[in-house]
Amino acid sequence: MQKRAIAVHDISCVGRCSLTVALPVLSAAGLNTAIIPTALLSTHTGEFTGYTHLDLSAQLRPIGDHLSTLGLHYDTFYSGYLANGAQVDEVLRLMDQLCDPQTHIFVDPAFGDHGRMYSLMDESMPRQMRRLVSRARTIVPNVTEASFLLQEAYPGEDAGEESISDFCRRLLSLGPENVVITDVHFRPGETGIGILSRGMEKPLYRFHQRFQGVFHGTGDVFASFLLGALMNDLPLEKAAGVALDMTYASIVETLRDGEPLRYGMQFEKVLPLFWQRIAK
Ligand code: PXL
Repeated sequence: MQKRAIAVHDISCVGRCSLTVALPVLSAAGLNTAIIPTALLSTHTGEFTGYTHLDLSAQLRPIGDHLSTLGLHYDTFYSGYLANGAQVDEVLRLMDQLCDPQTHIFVDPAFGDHGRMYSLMDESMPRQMRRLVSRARTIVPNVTEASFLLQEAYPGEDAGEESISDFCRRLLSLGPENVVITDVHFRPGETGIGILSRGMEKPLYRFHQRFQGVFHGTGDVFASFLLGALMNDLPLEKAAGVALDMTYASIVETLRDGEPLRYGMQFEKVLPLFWQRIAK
């Protein structure tokens, strides 16, 4: 049977991120992907000004109430960018209504980067997001989100292996089975990820070349490729390696094309390669 996903993120009309990344990537991974939009914005909130923002919190309850009558099984519940901290209550309710013990709950905390929370986030977000993290099987915070979730100061660009490993262990103790932390920079000229699952003694690290610039939407690109690979039964380490390779290839395509980075990554061009890497 075809696997079914439900993706709970914002819609940003322009500037590939959140649902405009999750939906095509999960579809390319062969998943039947349903969506629940958390907010509607004209663009994402990085490097654009004047964007519109409609909080869709009031819709989540009636949507969940209706969808729960359909009796569908979701193989994964994938949450990302939320309109505000209070919306976590609604997302937890959606989990109660739509998930069963087999559903892989995959949480991308998606509230900050470069040591700061995104512009529309309120201060309750890290505390609220911890509640979603503790319900998840897999989480994919970047180092900024990890530090907010753990109530630690942002360790800065060059955080060493010891502090990243400590973050991973402490995130795991919040409840998830798997932590994949992104934006790890302790190797000069490289950027990468740390992977820690219950039962592993220490995190595994994977890296690729680091480019200068702010690459909008790469967190969403990475997380969506990772989830697509996991849903095709790749083990975590392998799935994370594929997702890192696909993210790197998307960045290379974007730089080669010269499109301004605020419009997001050209992940479309690597979808055929992605399928080759995950198809059985
Ligand atoms: O890529 C994360 C993201 C998602 N959605 C919105 C954003 C951002 C990052 O800035 O602004 C609306």
